[in-house]
Amino acid sequence: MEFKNIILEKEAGTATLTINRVKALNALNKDTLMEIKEAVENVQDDKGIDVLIITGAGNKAFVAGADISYMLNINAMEGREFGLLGQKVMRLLETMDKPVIAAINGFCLGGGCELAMACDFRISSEKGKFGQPEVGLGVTPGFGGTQRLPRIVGTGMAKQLLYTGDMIDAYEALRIGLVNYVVPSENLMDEVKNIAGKITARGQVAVRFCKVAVNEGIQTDIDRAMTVEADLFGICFATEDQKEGMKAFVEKRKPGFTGK
Ligand code: DAK
Repeated sequence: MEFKNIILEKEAGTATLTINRVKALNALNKDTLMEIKEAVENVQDDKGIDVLIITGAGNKAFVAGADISYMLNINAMEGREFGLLGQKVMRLLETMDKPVIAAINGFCLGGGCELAMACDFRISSEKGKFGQPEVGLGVTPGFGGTQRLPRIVGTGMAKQLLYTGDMIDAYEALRIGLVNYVVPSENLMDEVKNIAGKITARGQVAVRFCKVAVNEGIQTDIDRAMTVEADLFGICFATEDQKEGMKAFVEKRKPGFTGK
């Protein structure tokens, strides 16, 4: 697959998608969003891949936002289309059944922060810098930031970040729960690949059902959410992974999951 703005690599059950527009701090223009969409669909369809990592090329940025030079001269309809494309890509990541981890290596602003928030969770290097600076450009966030940020950090903190456009560092992002860990820059990819490796060693039907259960449950009432969990738990008992996982436990050996 030929990409101009991203790199897609696959190794040992894990795919890594690197946004590669270093000169523009990996800003997201239309072509880049389309390529991300194509790559994510490819990963979704690849039976050999269980986890997707998203990161930014270079040592300065994850993604510094939607591409301001692209947005400068677009009209309302083009703006709407651009917003819809971005929303579609973020939703695709959020709803694909394989886990997606954001490995944040620098500026993670605007559309970049929205991209990271559409991932299942986020690990940052010490250089991570986060924010939704859109109000300083005269626009609202357009790729789901007003919706995902409050769901992750709570409404008060989200509103402060959205209204001020302030940038926060990796440790503040850790404190408010926007990222799970902060690690030294040189260890970032190893740490994230280590987490991905732990996930790929588990029963993939169960991992994917966990994603569905959390995503579905978080946007419904607790009674309905419990039913979703019970249904998915029940279906696990129709899988080879459940038989193998429990048999391996009883036989005191490591399970050999097949994802079936
Ligand atoms: N877009 C395009 N180019 C960018 C960019 C961006 N977001 N961020 C950085 N660059 C480019 C710079 O223009 C510069 O290019 P050259 O001048 O070298 O050609 C190069 O990357 C290096 O940047 P700097 O020279 O500025 O580097 P510094 O270290 O001095 O500063 C910075 C780094 C990240 C603090 C600064 O570059 C910066 O403030 N960047 C902009 C951050 C930002 O505001 N991000 C949010 C973008 S707005 C919507 C749809 C979408 C959106 C909203 C609404 N609807 C449809 C409703 C999304 C909005 C956004 O994401």
